[in-house]
Amino acid sequence: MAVPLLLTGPSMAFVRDQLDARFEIHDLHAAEDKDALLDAVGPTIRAVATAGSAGVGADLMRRLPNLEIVAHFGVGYDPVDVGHAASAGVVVTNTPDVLTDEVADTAMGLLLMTVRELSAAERWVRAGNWETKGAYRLTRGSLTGRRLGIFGLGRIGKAIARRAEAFGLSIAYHNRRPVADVAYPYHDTLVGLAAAVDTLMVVAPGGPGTRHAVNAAVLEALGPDGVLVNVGRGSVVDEAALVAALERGALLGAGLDVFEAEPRVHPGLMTRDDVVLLPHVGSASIPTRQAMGQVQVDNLAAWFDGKPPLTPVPETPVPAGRG
Ligand code: NAP
Ligand code: 8YV
Repeated sequence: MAVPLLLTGPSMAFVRDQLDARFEIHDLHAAEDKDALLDAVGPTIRAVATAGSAGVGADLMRRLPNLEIVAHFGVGYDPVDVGHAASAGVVVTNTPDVLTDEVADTAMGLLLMTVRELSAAERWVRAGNWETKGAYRLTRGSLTGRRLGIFGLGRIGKAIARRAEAFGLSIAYHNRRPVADVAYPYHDTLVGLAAAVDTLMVVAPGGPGTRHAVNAAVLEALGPDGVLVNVGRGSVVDEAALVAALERGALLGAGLDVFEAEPRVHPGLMTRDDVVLLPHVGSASIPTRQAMGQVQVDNLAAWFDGKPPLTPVPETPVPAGRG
């Protein structure tokens, strides 16, 4: 019999077709009356698959007393209340590794765009200014010789570091703990890292532990030649402090793929030429999103075949007998 599954958003057709073959899908995102849907099917639901930006909070999980697994689409699982899931015996899975190279490539592209003002230079051409007004201004910034600080030297952070080494950048990092298998200098505080570098790459997860970690003091420490790039989570950067730093010339520029209240972007960022704004496209290629979707589907399939999930998050232990 098909297993009842709650889908929180519109998933890719590629994922939907595979889920349809095995699960009885209930579309929470499409329900006009979500409460009525949850009253009707909540007690039957054994799996949640996420899609889009909707989170899976404690309130939702309390409506699903027979929930066994939340298969999240994305490596960053801050939209899922893993503390509640763990206490309710619900396993949470994410989609690591398959997007690492894509996000690292995007991060390097965003860094170059920011330091060399490539978006503004392109706008100059498209506006006809090259022909009518002449060459685009020389950029104050250059990538050459930059000192890169990585906040979050995990899977993606290491992939960025490998690329940055090929660009000739020096590398240092901050995590909660030093990484055993790397020789890059470790800083035990973020402000210490920011003071030691001129380019800060944020690739740390979201959630309460990192909220506004990049604050006014960190931006001040980065200095007036400093460049901030954020491909981690919008919540990690205090956007009001960032706008204030840019407005007083205390920072050279910023490249942002993620935002505090996305898809709404702080109005103070929208009109600035010293920032590059991307609409959360770090992993957004068809092949990479399909690979992520396959990991999501494979986690669900493994679980309902009685096997251990492929990529459980560390906060939610897999019950004995499955591991
Ligand atoms: P990962 O391998 O788990 O790496 C996360 C790193 O952050 C770890 O090195 C961890 O080290 C560090 N960290 C975690 N909490 C910290 C804290 N409170 N203070 C300091 N360091 C902390 O994850 P990943 O696969 O590289 O992905 C990283 C993040 O990138 C995701 O969580 C997601 O938010 C973001 N992401 C964005 C996009 C996009 O489209 N822009 C795409 C994919 C992922 P310690 O545990 O030692 O602290
Ligand atoms: C996705 C991401 O955009 O994996 C993550 O953590 O931020 C991105 O790959 C997102 O999860 C899908 O909505």
